[in-house]
Amino acid sequence: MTQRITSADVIITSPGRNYVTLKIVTSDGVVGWGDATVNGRELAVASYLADHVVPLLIGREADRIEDTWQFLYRSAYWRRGPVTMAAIGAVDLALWDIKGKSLGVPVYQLLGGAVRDRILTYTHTTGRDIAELKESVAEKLEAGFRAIRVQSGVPGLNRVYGVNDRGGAYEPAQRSAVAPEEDWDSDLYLKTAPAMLEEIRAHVGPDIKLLHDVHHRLTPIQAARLGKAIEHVGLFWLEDVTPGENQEILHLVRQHTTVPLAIGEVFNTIWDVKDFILTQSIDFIRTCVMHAGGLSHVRKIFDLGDLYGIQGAPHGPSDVSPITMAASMQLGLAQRNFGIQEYMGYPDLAKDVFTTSYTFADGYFTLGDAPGLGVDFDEEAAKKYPYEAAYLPYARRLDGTVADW
Ligand code: CS2
Ligand code: MG
Repeated sequence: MTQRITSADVIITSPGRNYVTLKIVTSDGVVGWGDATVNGRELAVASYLADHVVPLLIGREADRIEDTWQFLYRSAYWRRGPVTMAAIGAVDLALWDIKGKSLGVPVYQLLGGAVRDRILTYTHTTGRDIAELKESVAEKLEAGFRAIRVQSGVPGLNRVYGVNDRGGAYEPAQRSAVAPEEDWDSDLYLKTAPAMLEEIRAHVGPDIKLLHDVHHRLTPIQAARLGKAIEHVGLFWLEDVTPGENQEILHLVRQHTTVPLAIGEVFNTIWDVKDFILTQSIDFIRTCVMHAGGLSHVRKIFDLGDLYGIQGAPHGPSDVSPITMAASMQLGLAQRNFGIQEYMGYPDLAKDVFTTSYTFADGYFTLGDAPGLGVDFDEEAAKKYPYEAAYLPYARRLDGTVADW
């Protein structure tokens, strides 16, 4: 029996941080949850969905996931971009959730079944200086993580990406009416980053996987220099070394270093990342399972990567909701060239709204047998946390020029 979409609602809630959630209900009474959170631009996606997509969904066959994806992508005429693709991604996740629940199976079963038993996961560590970073590393190792991203303050700069300038856990967006400002100077960073990574490697020993995110800051030749300088540290990856718009240039970086390169969290379609992949300039493609159009599209990106030994490693900061996280893990179980999942963790209040079925032990996540994506959303609890304006920071160089953040 064909089930049709009878309602679709957009819910904005802020349990510790803002999340945009799409609820789709079918004529069989099945509820599907999608995530549409674009950090710092939440209301734009909420409007795109509520004003332009929801009216198109009512009455459509809920089971036709690929057809709905193609329809939403091609019928808009205006293509790609984070707002459009996150909105399509939210619909896609909700429809996979519905299909799984309707058939009584977790989504990974619909993607071909498990090709692995558990999902290797990395988390974030951070410190204003190396001493503080070591404490953060100890805490995450204690929690069971065996792959960690390390970010530290840069002497001479007050506020930098990945570090809370008041100490403690880091959260990219800050609740405020204006975008907070950070500092940047590539020379100061390059002077200290290699020693920081060396010291952390010495501290954790050879078996812990270490990752580091440059967050689009360097010129190509600076990136090449950094890669060379830290080769002996044995990083699992170096992320976003240059601004991603210039895809050809990573080829240059790669000629100078064997440090594995990861990139892609800011990109939203296969067309935006194909050059990195086809020129074999990277090792890990980091497109987000929601921001890049949902499971239906990210699967295609990862399959393209698989032709060249490039591994999928989806974006998983606190700013994509547990719905996206669960979808990422569903894909992680079924996608052969899935490399690692980012898991930054969530504010405690988020647990009041989202209930997940994935569980963590010894550096890996495991999925249970909950049908669909395996996430529940408590609408009553969500009402307790109204939207609060929040912005991502931006960076200025020491001379006042706006830098890449
Ligand atoms: C990031 C994020 O997780 C990552 O690798 O680069 O921290 C990113 O800065 C945020 O998702 C922005 O919203
Ligand atoms: Mg990143």
